[in-house]
Amino acid sequence: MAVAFFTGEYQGIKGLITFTRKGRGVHVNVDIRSGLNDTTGKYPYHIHQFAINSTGSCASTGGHLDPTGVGVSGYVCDPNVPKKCEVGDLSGKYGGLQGSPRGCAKATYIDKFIALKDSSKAANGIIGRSIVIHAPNSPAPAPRIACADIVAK
Ligand SMILES: [Cu+2]
Repeated sequence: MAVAFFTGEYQGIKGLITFTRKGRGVHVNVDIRSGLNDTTGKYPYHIHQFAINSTGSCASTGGHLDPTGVGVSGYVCDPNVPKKCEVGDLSGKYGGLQGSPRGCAKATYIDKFIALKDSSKAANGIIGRSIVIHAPNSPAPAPRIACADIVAK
């Protein structure tokens, strides 16, 4: 399995996202426990290309994981046709994270497009990349409010 830990260093956002092999897909479980307090819109989140570099800045993670190159100008993910979405566009495929007064947010689904492989070995491999959570209700590119590396476990 693989996991991304949010330890609270970015705007107090704490929790984890786990990735577990499930048949031909990957079971994704989002369990954010604090920091997502905005209930007026959904928080977009994606798998980004790179792990966070030594600056610690979420800006260092590059763009969305998009090995099929669909993220061109005017791109919109149709959740009914997830195979045409950017592989890393989790909120496009499955919806953004709904915040709550206590700041927790949960989601669970199976994705058939990401792989539990090292990023150096597979174009759709997620280990060695990162997850970025963006501000809700923001025009693209929405500000990056938190990020966490995806590590094998
Ligand atoms: Cu993103």
